[in-house]
Amino acid sequence: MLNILLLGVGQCGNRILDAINCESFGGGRFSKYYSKQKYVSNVQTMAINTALNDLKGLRFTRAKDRIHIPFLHGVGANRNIGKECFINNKDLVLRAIEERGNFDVAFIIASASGGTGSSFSPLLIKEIKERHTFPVYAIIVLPFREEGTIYLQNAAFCLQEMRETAVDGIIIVDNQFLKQAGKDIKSAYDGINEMISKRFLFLMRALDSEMMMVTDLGDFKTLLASGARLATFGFAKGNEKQTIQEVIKQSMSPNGLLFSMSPYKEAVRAMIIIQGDKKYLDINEISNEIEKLSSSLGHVFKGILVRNNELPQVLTIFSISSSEELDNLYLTAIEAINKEKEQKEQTTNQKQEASDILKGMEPEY
Ligand SMILES: Nc1nc2c(ncn2[C@@H]2O[C@H](COP(=O)(O)OP(=O)(O)OP(=O)(O)O)[C@@H](O)[C@H]2O)c(=O)[nH]1
Ligand SMILES: [Mg+2]
Repeated sequence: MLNILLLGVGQCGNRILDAINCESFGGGRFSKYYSKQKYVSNVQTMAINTALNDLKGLRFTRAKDRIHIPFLHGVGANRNIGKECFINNKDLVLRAIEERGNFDVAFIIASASGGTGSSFSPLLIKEIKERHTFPVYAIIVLPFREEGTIYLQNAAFCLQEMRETAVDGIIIVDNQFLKQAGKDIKSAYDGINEMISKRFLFLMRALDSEMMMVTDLGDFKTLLASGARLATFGFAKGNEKQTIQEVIKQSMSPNGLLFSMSPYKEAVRAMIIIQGDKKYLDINEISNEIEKLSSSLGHVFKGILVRNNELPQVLTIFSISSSEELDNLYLTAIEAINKEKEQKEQTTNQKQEASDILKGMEPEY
């Protein structure tokens, strides 16, 4: 049995963690008090935030799993304040983690673009990696591109800082790419969070299964260590009429992925985990599809979980070498940083000009 640490930092991270807890406890109003988690593994979850209200808003995360960093109401998307706040409070966070015991792997979920999650996570990863030997993965959410210059620049700096740590891999989720998940912002968030939680639980099941032909944590580590230590998930659930080949294809299509990428062009390795009743799992079809992918990518890890009477489901994980979408995000972020700078300079110049003009003048009454 695997011991897994799952941390959600900042509002976005907290809410995704809550969606995972909802899925794992079964979703009933009081289920967190009475039900057992659906995980086969020992999963310890912790929501960390500077804003008490964000923590209070969680519905499926137990009170003991909510860590409030004493600070006003969030850090207002300011990563510098966030970093200072983390440094002043890191003992509190690290102690809370130590108290939970030993782990085989940790996942840290946060938005790249807010203040708290975005500034805490690279520092937290660094601290955990210095103290422990288990691998640490980040699940990082990119902003809607119209959310403004501060969010964009935060996202670029967060990703950059994260890649400078010893993080074992960054799994990318893109709000912009997934915005059709809901009609309004609240339902889009809920839809995206549910997509992430379904994939995460599927992965946990697959990594901690004792069945034959399964993928394990070792495979996952090798997969995420390749390329640029960046990855994303794809997923699809088929119906009785679909062939398994179609379901695999669907999981790799824009409808199944969490981030805009082209698997055959931008991925270096992949993992495909297939689950369902054996009547859906035609071995020739599965082999065909996997061969096609591996002839272009190199290695594809494959796992099959036979589950009686269940429709076929496929989870694909791609490790990414280069990404056109991320390059674009960096370019937009650089533009945003320049714009912020220009505006600041303009304001300073204006202030200077005004004070130059006013110098030597007296108010006339
Ligand atoms: N997918 C998803 N994205 C969210 C959710 N809540 C916020 N976001 C995104 O997260 C970013 C803002 O980051 P937050 O996590 O709210 O910020 P924070 O870490 O709490 O930082 P501060 O509030 O500045 O202290 C924006 O890009 C939002 O679109 C959510 O529930 N789901
Ligand atoms: Mg917040």
